[in-house]
Amino acid sequence: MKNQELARIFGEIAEYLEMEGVRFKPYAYQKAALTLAALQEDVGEVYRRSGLKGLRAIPGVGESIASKIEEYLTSGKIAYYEEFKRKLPIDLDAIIRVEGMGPKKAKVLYEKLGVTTLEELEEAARSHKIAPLFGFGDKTEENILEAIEFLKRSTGRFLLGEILPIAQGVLAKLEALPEVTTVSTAGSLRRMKETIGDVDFLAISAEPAKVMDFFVSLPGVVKVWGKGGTKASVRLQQGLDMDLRVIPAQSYGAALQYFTGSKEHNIALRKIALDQGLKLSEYGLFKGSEAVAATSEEEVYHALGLPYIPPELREDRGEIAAARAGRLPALIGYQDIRGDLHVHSDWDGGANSLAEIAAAGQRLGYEYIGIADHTKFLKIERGLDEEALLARNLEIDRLNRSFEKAGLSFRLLKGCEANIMADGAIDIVDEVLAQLDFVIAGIHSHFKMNREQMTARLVTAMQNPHVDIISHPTGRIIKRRDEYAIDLETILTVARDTGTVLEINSYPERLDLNDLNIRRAKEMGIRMVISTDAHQIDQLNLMIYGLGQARRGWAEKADIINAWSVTDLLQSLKKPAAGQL
Ligand code: DGT
Ligand code: CA
Ligand code: CA
Repeated sequence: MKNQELARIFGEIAEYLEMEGVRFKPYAYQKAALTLAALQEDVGEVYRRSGLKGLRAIPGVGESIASKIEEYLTSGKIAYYEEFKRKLPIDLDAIIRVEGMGPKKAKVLYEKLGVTTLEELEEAARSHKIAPLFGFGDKTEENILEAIEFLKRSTGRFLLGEILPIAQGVLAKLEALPEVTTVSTAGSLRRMKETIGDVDFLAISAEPAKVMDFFVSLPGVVKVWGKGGTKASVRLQQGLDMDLRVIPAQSYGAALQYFTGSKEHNIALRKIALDQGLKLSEYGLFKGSEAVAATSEEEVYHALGLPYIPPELREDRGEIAAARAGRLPALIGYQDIRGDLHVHSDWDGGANSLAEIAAAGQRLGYEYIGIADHTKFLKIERGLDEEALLARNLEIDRLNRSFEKAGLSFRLLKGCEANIMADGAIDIVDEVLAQLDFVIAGIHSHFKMNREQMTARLVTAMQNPHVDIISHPTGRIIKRRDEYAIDLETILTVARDTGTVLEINSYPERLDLNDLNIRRAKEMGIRMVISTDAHQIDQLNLMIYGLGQARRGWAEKADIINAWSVTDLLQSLKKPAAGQL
């Protein structure tokens, strides 16, 4: 699949265009990059089937981008992109990963100081060559060094969202091999951890040698670390390592349990086995030399006197004690979601129309989709003002009437993702907020306030009787930016006391709340919503990442409002008193 490669190239073109100060065009390339990254079908396949016309039919892909995709598919290159790379030979990918370093700043540093790599950027900052430049200053230089330190601490691991699609692709290929009887992922990926060190696969096969040969010659393998009779380890071009082990059928369950980890969970489990005079290893649960349980994971847990523990819980965070006491949570299931409450439409510059979003929601079997367009303060995202929100509401009403006429049990909900201003106020007047089904509020500016101010700002927003949900409540971006300086304990307390719902954002690099925050929120009785924050319909599929974290946070259906019917959901939201409208 060339989708990811093309998405990366278009993303870079957008950055080059921004460097040049071109208006609007970067946005078009950015949008195309997003679409391609999320596109389910191989773009090469689309082209083979329906040519240029097929490419143009992809949302967000116009004439000029379609012809660039064609150029890449037929020649392996895009001249427009090669020209940029020649003119500005900067390792942009690395440099703009430094929080606060945009393409424009990168260009200035290249032109003034010849900075092309991350190392040169660090060197320039350390030797104080950046501060004197126009538009930079001491504070910026300091921030650059801080951000580089942050990056260094978080390298070596990959986002689950980058890896899961790749791993699922490999899994499907292994499953399709006639020599493979059973195959599963294991390790941190199976536990849905937000970042992944390497991918682990286990398989049962009567002909392991053939499976090994197949695995090391998968497309995208750039290095074979090792290849034995039943174990192989490879590196993919993305820099990611994958291990495959072939296991005898009679000990598959014990091996799956062992290689799923976590290591800490396994250690705790082994201790329980020892206390019962048993020995647990990757080969089985043994009493002396007799295997008591080994073929399935369920068997292993049951033989230890425990119910089955879902992989997402296996972190030695109290799950074994809970299992023993019969108090494991009934985790929210991957099929339990009934709607998505954070979707952007083309009203605010998202890729899809309300009708397209509704159709996609119905295909997913949802009962509702909440449209949460940006509001007016956010100009770059074409945020809606009061008048535009009301006009959009009329269109939603019209669509909902047509669904009702057609006998469909699906509806769009009228919402917005409003901005929490520096003082905690919302950028839309109350009279209009009152006409929405739900209001999400989030921080999209002034990220660098101090802890006290930032906390007070969020508290004020939560106390607003119109604000139902706080979006991305911690503001972190994994591997890129720390959380806002906030006192999360205060935020949680006020969320509970005001009945404000907190968002679990499913974007793989966001995932705020994280697993531990979710667990804490659940314990305090705070309700949460799992949202995709989709700007185009393919991103509705990101839900799985938020769900994974919710499960890691011990969340049950009762904790997650979009696992509820639309009636219960709407019933649960704040009801501003007449005087507050
Ligand atoms: P990762 O790859 O860093 O994201 O994390 P994991 O959990 O996938 O770790 P990995 O790939 O090193 O090993 C896979 C599983 O194998 C791990 O979760 C538990 C098991 N395992 C590996 N090494 C050990 C060990 O030394 N002791 C125990 N008890 N289990 C181990
Ligand atoms: Ca692993
Ligand atoms: Ca491994």
